[in-house]
Amino acid sequence: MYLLKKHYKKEELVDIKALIFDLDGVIVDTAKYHYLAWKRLADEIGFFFSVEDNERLKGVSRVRSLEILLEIGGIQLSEEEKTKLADKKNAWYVDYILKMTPDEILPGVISFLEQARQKGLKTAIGSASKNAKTILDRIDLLKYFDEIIDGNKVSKAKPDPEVFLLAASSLRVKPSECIVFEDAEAGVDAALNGNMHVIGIGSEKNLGKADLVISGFQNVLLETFLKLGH
Ligand code: B16
Ligand code: MG
Repeated sequence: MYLLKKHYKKEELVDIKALIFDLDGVIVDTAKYHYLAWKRLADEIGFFFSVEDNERLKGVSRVRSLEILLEIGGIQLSEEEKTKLADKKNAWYVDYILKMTPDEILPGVISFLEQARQKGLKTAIGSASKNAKTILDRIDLLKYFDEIIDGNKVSKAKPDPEVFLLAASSLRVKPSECIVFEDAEAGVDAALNGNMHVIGIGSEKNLGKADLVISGFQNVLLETFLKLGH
């Protein structure tokens, strides 16, 4: 199977064996629940946190998200206080995600994962979230993934490629045999830093470095970017 690159050249055809998916913004929109929980924290501390501010937290780790939030509020805290606030936000966030249902899977995702299974491709999740398994369990998608690499298994945040490289090695494939699907610029950079192919989910504006950008999986056929045979 071959990836048809944006700037397609015959010599660039690569044997693709695995697909690695980011979670938030690719499989499901959990950003809205992160926003509700961070907003509640900002309200409690006493400053305004907007939906636009929340864009800065997408794809970023929990600890880094809190640091950005506190920067926005102009607040400085000790490490101990920060840990307490991150735990508090996470407890609220977990309350939201425990109520999630399979209806929240983004359009076209199940059909796309089924195509991947039919074509015999390996699949993994590569997410910064420490709650990835809980979310996948709630939306009943665990069965579609051979490996779940999440924030509990890595120490370096995207754009470091650690999460995707660990996904590739767990699937026993080479980085160059993987396509990563990502909605955040840091995630696209992480895939490129890992010498992987990457398809951006969103707009060309911030994901232009990806090999290809699509708006989502609705009506997307694997053949759109995988050319079968030689
Ligand atoms: P948690 P992804 C990321 O998920 C989110 O985009 C980001 O907003 C969040 O801060 C991060 O997970 C950590 O999540 O607090 O659940 O550990 O896009 O990498 O799937
Ligand atoms: Mg994401």
